[in-house]
Formats: sequence, C-alpha cells, structure tokens
Amino acid sequence: MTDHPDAVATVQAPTEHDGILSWVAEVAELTAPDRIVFCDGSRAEWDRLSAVLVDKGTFVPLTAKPDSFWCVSDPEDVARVEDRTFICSENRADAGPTNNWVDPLDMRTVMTEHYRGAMAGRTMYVIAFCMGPLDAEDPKYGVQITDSEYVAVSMRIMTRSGAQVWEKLTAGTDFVKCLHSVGAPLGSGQADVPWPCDTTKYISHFPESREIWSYGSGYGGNALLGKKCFALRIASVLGRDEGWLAEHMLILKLTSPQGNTHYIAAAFPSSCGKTNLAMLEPALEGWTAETVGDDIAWLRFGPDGRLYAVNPEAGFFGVAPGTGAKTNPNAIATIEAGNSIFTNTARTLDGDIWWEGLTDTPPARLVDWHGQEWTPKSGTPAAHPNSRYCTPIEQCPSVAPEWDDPAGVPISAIFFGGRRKTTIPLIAETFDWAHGVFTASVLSSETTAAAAGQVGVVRRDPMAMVPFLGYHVGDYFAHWLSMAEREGARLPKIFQVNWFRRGADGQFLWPGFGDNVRVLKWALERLDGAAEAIETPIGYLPTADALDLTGLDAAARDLVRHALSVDIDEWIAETASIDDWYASIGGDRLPGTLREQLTALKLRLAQT
Ligand code: GTP
Ligand code: SPV
Ligand code: MN
Repeated sequence: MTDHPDAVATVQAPTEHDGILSWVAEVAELTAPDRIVFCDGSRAEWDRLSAVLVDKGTFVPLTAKPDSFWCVSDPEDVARVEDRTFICSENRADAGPTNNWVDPLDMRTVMTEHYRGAMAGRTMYVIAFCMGPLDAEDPKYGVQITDSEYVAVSMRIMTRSGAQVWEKLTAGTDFVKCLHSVGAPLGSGQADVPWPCDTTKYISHFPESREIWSYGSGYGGNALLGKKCFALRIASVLGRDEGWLAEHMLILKLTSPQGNTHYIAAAFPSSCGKTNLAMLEPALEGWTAETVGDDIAWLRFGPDGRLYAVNPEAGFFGVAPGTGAKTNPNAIATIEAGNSIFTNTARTLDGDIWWEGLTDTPPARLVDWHGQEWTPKSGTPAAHPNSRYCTPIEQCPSVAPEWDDPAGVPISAIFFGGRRKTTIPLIAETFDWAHGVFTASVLSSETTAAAAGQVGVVRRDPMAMVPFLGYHVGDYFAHWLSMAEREGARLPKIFQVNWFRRGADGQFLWPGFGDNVRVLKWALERLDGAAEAIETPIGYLPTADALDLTGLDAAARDLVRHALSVDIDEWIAETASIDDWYASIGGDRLPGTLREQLTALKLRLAQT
C-alpha cells in the first residue's frame, strides 16, 4: 500500500506501480475530479456503486431479478460511433483505408482540451483489469480510468478486474492505458443527469504506444475499453507484432452423439448472430453445445501447430431484441440468475424487463427505452434495436468448463458469416486456407443498429473486423495468409455461412438458431471427409441430402434447397463489387494472392 499524494486528494492506491501512479496523477491533474477511487472489484463495491447509480436516477432496481438494474441512455448515445472512432498511428498509411485517421499529436492536443476539467464534480475510478485468464503465460493487462459508475460496474461484469489484478500488476508490468470520460463536468451544486455524455465524441487509439482515449460516450463499445478498443483494435496490432490473431469471433464446443468433441470459432459482424450461435441449443438429438466465448477470440498457435482460442472477456454484452426462451434459452437463464444490467430495453410495471422477441405478445403496459409509458398500440419499438444485457459468463448454463483455461481450446473450423438477403448460400466450404482467407476478406453484411448510421446497407466487412482493425486492412490480410507459412501449422478449415438469406416473400429461408447445428454437423463431418458435397465455383456445398434435416417438414426442406442455391448471375455481380472493394485497398498493400483468388473465382464463374 502506498500513500500517493496528488493534486486532487490523497488516496490509498493498491499498487506501487510507478507507471500507473504517475499516469493517474497526471490524468487527475488534467481532468480535475473531486476524488479518486481505486476499484477493488468486490461485491461491496458493486453494491455501493449501484446504489449511487440508483440515487442518480441512472439505475432502476429490478424486483423480478436479483441484483439487476434497468437503465436508459441518452437517446443519442445508443451504439458505437464508427465515424468518431480513430486509429492514430504515426503514419497515416498504417491506419489503412477502412479507418479514420488523425495525426497522434494533433489528436492528443485536441482531446487534451476536451479532457481539461472534464471530471469536475465527479469521482475518477481506476480499474485494473486483465483480458483473458489471469494465469495466462503472457497476461494482457489494462488500467481504465473513468468518471462513470455505469462503466465501473459494467467492467466488473465484462472483465477479470479488481484486487486479483492489482496483485499481479507489480512494478514494471506492461499495461494498456485506457482513459475514458463521459465529458460532462459538474459545476459546484449542479445536479447530475441520469446519463451524462457529450455531443462531441472521440474513440481514439494510439497503436504504437498501446493507448486508448475515449471521450463523450457512455455506450458499451465506446466506453468499456477492454472490449472492442483493447481486445480487438489494440490487440489486433499486438497480434500482428507477436504472431497471433485478435478476432470478432464466438468460440463454441460441440460434441456429437458419438462423443466426438470439436471447438469452432465464428466471425459474424455486429448483431449478426455470434451470441446466439455461442449459446445454441442443438435441434438435433444427442448433440451438445457449450459456450466458450460469444464476441471475441484470441487465436494463438499451440505447440502442436493448431490454433488455440481464448475468450478475453468474462461477461456477455448481448443484443436484447430477438432473445427469447425459444431462440436463446441459455441467454435467458443467464440473465435470470441476476447480477445483470439492462440498457435501453423496456421495463415492465412489476419490476422486470421486456424487449421485442422476449415473448410472443408484449405486456399491456410498459415503460419504453425513452422512459415513456408504452402500449402495444404505441407503434414504436419498446426496446431500442441495439438494447443490451450485460451479464456474467459464469452464470450461463451452457458455459464450457474450459472457458477460463489459459491454454485455450484447439479450433477445428472457422465460420465467416454475414447478414445477406441474397447471393450467399447457407453454407460453403472453402477450397483451402488461401481461398478461405479470400472468402473472409470479401465478407459482406447489411449494417445493423449496433453502430450509429444507416441500417440495412450492404458493406464489405472483412472477417467481420472492419470496425475493429487497429491497422491497415491489406496488412491484416497478409497476416492471415502468413498463418499457413508457419512451420508445422495445422490450420482449421474455413467455411462461409449465411443464416439470413430470404425468399421472394421477404421471409428467412432458414429457421436459424438451434437449427444451425444441422449446418455445423455437416461442416464437422467434412473435416474427415465423411459428408457428401458438390463442387461449385464458390466452394463445396452440401448435396440436398447431405444436411441432416430430421424433423423439418416438406415446406421447410424446400426453402433449404433455395438457401443452398448458388446463383451464377448474382455471383458475377458480387465479383464486380469485390473489384471495387479491392481497388479501395490499393495495390501496394493488397496481397497478390487475394487478387489471384478473385481472378480464379471469376474464371470458375465464367466456365459454369
Ligand atoms: P454483437 O454483440 O453486436 O457483436 O452481435 P452478435 O453477432 O453476437 O449477434 P446476436 O447473436 O446478438 O444476434 C443479433 C440478432 O440476430 C438478434 O436479434 C438475434 O435474435 C438475431 N439472430 C441471431 N441468430 C439468428 C439466426 O440464426 N437466424 C435469424 N433469423 N436471426 C438470428
Ligand atoms: C458490437 O457492436 O459488435 C458489440 C457491442 O459486440 S459493443 O461492445 O458495443 O461494440
Ligand atoms: Mn461484437
């Protein structure tokens, strides 16, 4: 224990790490908080901070679930802000064409003025956290400074944090500096608002110095800096430099009726089905699915040349709408256990939460995500489409015992998917690693409410990572391709999937959710060549009979045939759009292998 004097107050810091203490003092001097609290991550602290949030009117305690709270954000602070997210690399070229870039010195200058006095009237919390298991060989630590109690309690759910981490963060230990302010200083005597934030927002990353500066937002992906900012944007740079991959992927353990276990990883863009697949209840008898992670995977080579996946997080920050007892019973059971925060869902009058898809029919009266009275006649969604639940992974009934294993789990297959009404079939197996990387590099999806901006517009989202890359997308592709050059590498097979293809009537062609196990079953059978496939220009697809459709009726089976079809004209149009995408990356950074893959695809399509 060290008595650390600084400009603001004398605080008992639970560390003697000079780098942390001097940084905390420097930030306190700049942001001028009333007091500094070093978080210990205890239950008592959770109780204390949630009581503060209830007092402020941010949290409404739920009586229907233990230790759980409902809150609504500022209506302008409901999602990630991609146009305000910056990769401030020393050289503009290193951020690449998919990121916003500002010179790091200019960004520091501008943001320093925003931070000046920004914590006045507030408490500054210092949160030590670790992304991934605490006893990992090379644990990745972060320290987040924030002036938001909401962020502090959410970080306690989403990361390994508190006393256990302070203990490990001994003098000289590396950590990522994560600075966050909601940007809403309080004058003396000024009352706080339930959701303080600023209209100006910056989510800035300094990849060379491994720092994150976030200002103006309280929303998850903008404010819980361990998640997208650290575990994806900064970690992608660490992975590039250290020979591993930080990916927007779920991790799932699947066991067949014969007792064969495989671990798979799957990358889908935001709000495109990762959490639901990570928790699926298999529709096929005898299959077991267990959850290792639902949003982020760190993939490293093991001594046997296989890729091992670790979930760097400790909680779920899941999309609420569409989550119900039929679609995702494991998510429902996880939140029923309590200790959860619900943001921008609706609330019932008897102390519970509700959202579209939780039940078939809504309650007669609700408080909606604007805090207004709502009835089914209101004509507006009761919950925001990007409303979220924040809940501990350990409460999930389907959690795999190895979810916290520092060695990770060996990945047999990787799935890339998006939300596409047309073109992309239910499943296709890629020909080899290079073709798999090509397929992932041209992944596309309709935009969702997870990010501010237009919803439903098709965009390229390579590896579902376009909003989360800390460096040049062309270099990232080269890094993916280089995995195959590692001596002794035994890489997973790569598949492409699309749960969201629609018929002429606008209805989904595939039932999705628990039925997705049928598709995974075929893919796993392909690993040892047991399942039937036909070769198409885009990859190997299941024959009509190769998918196990036991229990689906004739009408559903008909739709599956459509979901599996490869429409050559649609694909020729797709390759034209891929030309534009690749042109935007630029010839000097796009690996030649991928350009050759595109040429080969065009040739196969022309010959069909
Ligand atoms: P992020 O947390 O934003 O990264 O999203 P995610 O990829 O984890 O998406 P999630 O599983 O939360 O699903 C988003 C939405 O898609 C929810 O409304 C789900 O109900 C819906 N969804 C998920 N899986 C399926 C599926 O197989 N079929 C259909 N039709 N909808 C699905
Ligand atoms: C996503 O948008 O992909 C999320 C939610 O998983 S957030 O953490 O807010 O980015
Ligand atoms: Mn995500």
